[in-house]
Amino acid sequence: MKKEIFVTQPVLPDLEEFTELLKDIWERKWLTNNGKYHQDFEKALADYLGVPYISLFSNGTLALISALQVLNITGEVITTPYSFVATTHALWWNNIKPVFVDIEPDFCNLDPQKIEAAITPKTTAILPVHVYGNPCDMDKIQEIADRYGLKVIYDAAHAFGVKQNGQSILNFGDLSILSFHATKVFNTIEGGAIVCHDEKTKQRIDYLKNFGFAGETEVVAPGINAKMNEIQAAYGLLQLKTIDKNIEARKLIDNSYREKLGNIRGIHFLSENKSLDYNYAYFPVFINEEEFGISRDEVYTELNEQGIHGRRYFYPLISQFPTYRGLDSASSEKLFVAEKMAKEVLCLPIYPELDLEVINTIAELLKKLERNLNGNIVSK
Ligand code: T4K
Repeated sequence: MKKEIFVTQPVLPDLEEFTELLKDIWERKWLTNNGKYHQDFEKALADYLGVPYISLFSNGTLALISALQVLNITGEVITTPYSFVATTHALWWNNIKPVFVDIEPDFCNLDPQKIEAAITPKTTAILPVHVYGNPCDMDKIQEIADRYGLKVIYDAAHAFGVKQNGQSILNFGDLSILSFHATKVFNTIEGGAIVCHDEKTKQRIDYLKNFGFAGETEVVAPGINAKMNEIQAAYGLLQLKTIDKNIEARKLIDNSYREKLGNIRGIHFLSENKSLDYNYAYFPVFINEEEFGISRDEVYTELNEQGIHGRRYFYPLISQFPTYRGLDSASSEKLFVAEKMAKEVLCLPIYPELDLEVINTIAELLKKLERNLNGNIVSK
C-alpha cells in the first residue's frame, strides 16, 4: 500500500525523556495552574525566542481571544481575509466587527497601503497575520497605528522563531500571539502564547487566562480558563532541544522544492526574504492556470490521488464564509489580491521527517501535468 503523505507531520519529543518527566509529574501531583514545568517552560521559551515576556496558553485561539481582552479592544478591527478562520473568529467572540483589507502579493500579508482607507471612528486596532511565518511590513503598520492611535496585535501563529535582521518579530506591535498546535513548526500538542513587552501587561494576561484571579479570593477581571497544563509544558521543554535541528531540516526541503519546481512554467513561489532567520513553516506554491494549463484544484486532486495531500491554505478566504460574507469589507472587488492568491495556492508537504523522494515525485507529476498553451501535455 502506498504511504499517504500529509501537508505536515508533527515532531514528538524523545519518548524516554518524556516518560521521565511524566514520572516526576506523577510524583508531584501538580498538574496545572502555574506549576514547575509551566514556569520553567515560560522562562526557557522567552530565552529561546528572544522576547522579554511570554504567557503560555492552552491554544492559539484562546491566546488571540484573550489578547483582544488584554487591550480592551472594541468596535472595529482591521484584519486580513487570508488566514486561518481563528484570526477573525477571535474578533467575533469579542463582539468586535472585523474589517477586511486586501493583502500584498509578495508575502500574502495585509497590505499597509490599503489600511488607512478602511479606518473609521470606530477602529481601535489592527490584527495582521505573519502569514506562513513571513513578517508583515511592521514599520509601516506601526506608523499608521501611531498616527491614528490604534493598537496592533500580531497573529504570529506561524512565526515561531522568526527573526528579521537578528531581532525576533514577536517584539513588534503591542502583543503577538503564537500557536503550538500539532501542525505547527513547534508543537505542544495543543498550545499557544502571548508575547508582550512589560511586566504589568504580563500580569494582566496571567490574570485573564486564569479566570481573572489575582489572589485566592480576589477576581480583577472577567477572565477565562486558558492555561497550559504541566504535561504540555514538560513536553514543550523537551521540544526546545530539537527545534533548531528541525528548522534546519525544513530549510533543506524548502531549498529542494525551489530547485526542483523552480523552472516549471506557471508554478510560482513566494519571494525569499534575505534579511530573515526563517522557520520554513509552509511551502506554498501558486499555480497560475493560464500559464500552467490546468487549475490549482485539478493539481490538488491529482496529487491527492497519488496519496500526496497538500492543503489549500488559505482557501476559501475567511471573508467568504457565511458568518462574514455579508460585511461590506468582504466584497470581492476590494479583496482582489487575496482572491487571486486563494485561488492559486497549494501548500505542499513540509516537515522534518519528509522523505526528499516525495519532492521528486511531486516535481515529476507537475511536469507531466503541465500543458503547453495549445492544451497538449508537454512531453518530458
Ligand atoms: N491563527 C492562525 C494564522 C492559524 O493558522 C491558527 C491555526 C490559529 C490562529 C489558531 O491556533 P490554534 O488554536 O490552532 O493553536 C490546522 C490546525 O488545526 C490549525 O492549528 C492551524 N492554524 C491551521 C492552519 O491548520 P487543519 O484543519 O488544516 O488541520 P488538520 O487536522 O486537517 O491537519 C492537517 C494535517 O496535519 C493532517 O492532514 C495530517 C497532519 N496531522 C494533523 C494532526 C492534528 C498529523 O499528522 N498529526 C496530527 O496530530 O487546521
